[in-house]
Amino acid sequence: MKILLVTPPQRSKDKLKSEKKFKGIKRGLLPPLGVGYIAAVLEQEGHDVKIIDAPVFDYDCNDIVSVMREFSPDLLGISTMTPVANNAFRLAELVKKEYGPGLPVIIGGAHPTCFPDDTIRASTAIDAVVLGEGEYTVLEIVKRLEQRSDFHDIPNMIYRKPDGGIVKTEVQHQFVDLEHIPFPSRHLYPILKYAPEPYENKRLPSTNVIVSRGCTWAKCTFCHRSGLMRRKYRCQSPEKTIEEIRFLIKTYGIKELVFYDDDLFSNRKWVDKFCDLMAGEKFDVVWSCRGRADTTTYELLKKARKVGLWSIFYGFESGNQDILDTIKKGITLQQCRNVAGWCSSLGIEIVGSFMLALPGEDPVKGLRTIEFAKELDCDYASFIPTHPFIGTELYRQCLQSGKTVGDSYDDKMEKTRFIPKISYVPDGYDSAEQIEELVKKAYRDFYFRMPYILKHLNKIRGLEDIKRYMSGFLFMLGLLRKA
Ligand code: B12
Repeated sequence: MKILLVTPPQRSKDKLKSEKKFKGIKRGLLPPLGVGYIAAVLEQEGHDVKIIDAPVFDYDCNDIVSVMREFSPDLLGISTMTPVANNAFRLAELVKKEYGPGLPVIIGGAHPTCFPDDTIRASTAIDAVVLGEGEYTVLEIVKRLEQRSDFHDIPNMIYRKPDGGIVKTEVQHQFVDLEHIPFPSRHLYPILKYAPEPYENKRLPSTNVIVSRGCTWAKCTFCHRSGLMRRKYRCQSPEKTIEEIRFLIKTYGIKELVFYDDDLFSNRKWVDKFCDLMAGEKFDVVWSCRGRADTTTYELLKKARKVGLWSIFYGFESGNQDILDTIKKGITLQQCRNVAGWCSSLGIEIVGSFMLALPGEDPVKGLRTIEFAKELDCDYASFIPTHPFIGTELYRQCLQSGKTVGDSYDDKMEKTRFIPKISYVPDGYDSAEQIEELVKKAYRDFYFRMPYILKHLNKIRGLEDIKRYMSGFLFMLGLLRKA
């Protein structure tokens, strides 16, 4: 069977028309691994699969429909997160208009998993919603379509019957066995066209890997992991990961890896073994990952540094302990100071992410967060105004306290907006404008500091660093102009 997997455009309006498409590499994007894994399982069973990742081609919904004509699929699968869900629904509608009811359209990913009922109701162009990890569910769907039978006994689905009735199947916690699943079908993406933002990138070509699923903490009130997207933590072995890295180097000449795991360091045994294996391989690659301040240890950082770790993304969130406790982040300010100090002494860069205007915050506490970012001396910092996503504990708390929250759909989170639209104003702030001003101040205060500029000049060790810092600087300057 011919199956097309699509990630919808990130931009909501028809702004892409004037832009040159597919020119050079696309910064700030890496391949969507979820559809890559689904494609791999389908290909293993002999199906003909294509992936269209609209953002990397700058495609809008009409472009996708045009490109689809060549392939003429028997099944369309759309993957979506909440901010672009409306684009996914629009795409399903355009496709149905073009192909009629004969082409089944299924949808999966973070948004349909969090909001399955809303998703099936959003458009009659959607024939089925898949909850959770999609690899084996899609395989079953394909089998049923080939046998012309229905989906009633495939768990974790909501589907539309020919008479329009909606059927929900049993919810089962199915967890893909990461050790035995094939590597994502990377040959289906223009893999060398992707690149992380300059500040997250040291060498090209760079690509992403994900070796675990689920978060071992899963309590943060602002995150979908604490509720609807909670998944049992599992990982593939360090040995399989080494195989994957060897494949990436050999096939694509990859020089840098970005680990997309929620917190790579939460599994210390895994990191320890992985570092031992990497030391034996002597691959010419560097890598970055995400971590939590409470799970990282100095010893592991030191070991990881020796085998190529150069940057870690930490969600420090706030410079106020009471706020960290309220959002159930489970870290202390001292733990943040520790990891920042360790990374700095080992020469590992830190990308710190901070949230402003969290519940319980006022401008004084907001300023404390900005000062904390400077104290930690992060190499890069982002200051995100809090958006309580529907479905999170934070969202429920905000509504219970009588607050209004702007919706999570469409261009609120659009990548072209440097400061996302303020969707929530906690009691401590007077207005959305006051928060927007604070966010702008945070970026100005953090980046335009003499110690910060000198630190970066001091770190230049060669042409590679000059190029990276220049592109990072121009990128930040561009963002600040937009702010
Ligand atoms: C990488 C990532 C990104 C990348 C995405 C690009 C990329 N190339 O992947 C970037 C940086 C762009 C990004 C942006 C955002 N992200 Co993000 N991101 C992630 C992250 C860390 C990893 C995604 C991943 O690769 N997972 C691994 C794969 C294997 O899992 P998966 O993608 O979920 O896919 C499986 C299933 O969902 C399902 N599935 C997926 N697609 C499909 C399609 C079909 C047809 C079917 C049947 C099934 C199916 O099957 C897949 C295989 O099992 C996740 C957290 C996580 N660890 O999952 C957050 C996460 C997905 N992001 C999230 C959020 C909130 C955002 C932002 C809104 C953040 C922001 N404030 O800007 C933006 C939104 C961007 C947008 N335009 O929509 C939330 C999603 C919440 C939601 N309701 O949508 C998550 C879950 C983080 C969290 N804990 O809250 N993100």
